[in-house]
Amino acid sequence: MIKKIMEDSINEQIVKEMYSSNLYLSMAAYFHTINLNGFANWMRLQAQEEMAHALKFFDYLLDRGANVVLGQIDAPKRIWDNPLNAFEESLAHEISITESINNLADLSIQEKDHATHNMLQWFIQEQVEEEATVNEICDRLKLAEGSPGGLFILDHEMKQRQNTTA
Ligand code: OFO
Repeated sequence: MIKKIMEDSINEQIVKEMYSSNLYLSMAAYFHTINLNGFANWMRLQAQEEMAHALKFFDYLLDRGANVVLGQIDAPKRIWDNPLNAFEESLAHEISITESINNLADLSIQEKDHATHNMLQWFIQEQVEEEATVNEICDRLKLAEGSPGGLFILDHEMKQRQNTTA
């Protein structure tokens, strides 16, 4: 049986993953409004990936016979200064999510909850990839600064991202 403190903390993480999903969907809408449809595609798929993360925690709680308690999700921002600003906020957000996952891992060790600790290893690895991917996009957006052609090429590349959560 999972301990209440672990159950509560995973329920809080579900809300954070759902917020991530809404944040990236809001960024997708922003990119659509400025006609960068490749970036919009990337963000839309990222939103789906975040919902898949939420569901992974959701299913884990159910598998452990725990209660799923969905809390309130804050409304995300709607507008950013420019594409780099949006991706820099995305990177800052992912860094905060990594910290949150690490805190869960610390708690699982403290509570001697080996099953939860094992489940979290997937998320720890996923966060390494998420930060690296967004960091790379930030770097490439900085290189393209002041170059509409560079931004157009990047947008075209972002359009190639495929759905891997289905
Ligand atoms: Fe769920 O990894 Fe991003 O937020």
